[in-house]
Amino acid sequence: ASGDALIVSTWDFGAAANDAAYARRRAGGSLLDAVEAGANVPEADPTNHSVGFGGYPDRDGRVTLDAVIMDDTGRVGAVAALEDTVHAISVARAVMEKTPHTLLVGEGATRFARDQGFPQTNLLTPEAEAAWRDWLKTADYSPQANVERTGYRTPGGALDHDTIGLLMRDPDGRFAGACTTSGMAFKMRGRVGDSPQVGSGLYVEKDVGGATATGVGEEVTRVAGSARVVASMRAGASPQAACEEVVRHIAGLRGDAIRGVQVGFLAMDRHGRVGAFCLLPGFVYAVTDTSGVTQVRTAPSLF
Ligand code: SD4
Repeated sequence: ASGDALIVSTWDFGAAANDAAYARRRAGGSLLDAVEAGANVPEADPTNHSVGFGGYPDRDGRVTLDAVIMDDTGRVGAVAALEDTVHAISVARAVMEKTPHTLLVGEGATRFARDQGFPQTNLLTPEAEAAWRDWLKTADYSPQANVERTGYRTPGGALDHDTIGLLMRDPDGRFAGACTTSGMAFKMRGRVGDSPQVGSGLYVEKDVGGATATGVGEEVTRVAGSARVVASMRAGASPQAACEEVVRHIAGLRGDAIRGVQVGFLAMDRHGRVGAFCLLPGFVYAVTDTSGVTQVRTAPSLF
């Protein structure tokens, strides 16, 4: 189907985020207001173990958040390794609107959040803490594919969820996007993934469209994945072809190193055409059309 998507986001929990974004826009919010409202939904959900409150911690037991928000006028704000704050995307927006910078990290980001009046909240839920204590028994860092899907269980029984990347356009083709995550479960302290890095986890461009990524962020950052998808679209590729190109590029570049690794890309062009592609089967995404109807779709995969 060509040309009628308005909002897309990663994973099945993206459906609720899309609905919130749609409602915010209908109520008169800007595109930035809408993508922020969408991203705020999984951030506040304690059953979602990869975004905000309830996210799985790093290996020191600290939940640290990464987020970026941007529009197609060149406005960008991001935070990385933010702590004790539920709505990382809203702090990212404050970085964009209230500082001369595009990215604040760690202690500085957390202090900025307090200065801006964002409440201090312990993000480590008892359930996430128990999962971390369990993980410490082996301390084996081997990210599982597709743990983000609600209710999805790995063969080992682990239940996990992850990052949301959300893209929204106006019928006249203007774009904004948001990406927010607690990152990879049990990552090293100080690790920053693709999500808050402009051009890796998210990219939008005027008169072209946008792209966002999920999965093992190192494989996305390595190739500035979302910027590459948008560049392909700018050169004439469809969103689907552009997502396939970057995934094939990663696979070719990395060979055996990406065995068992999931990376997924989601893109939408200015006409509302949507594409998605991933390394391994299992990546799903939510699409909301211009009348507000939301569907969850399954991305085709390379392997
Ligand atoms: C990261 N890309 O921190 C994120 C994690 C993710 O679905 O997307 N999981 O590497």
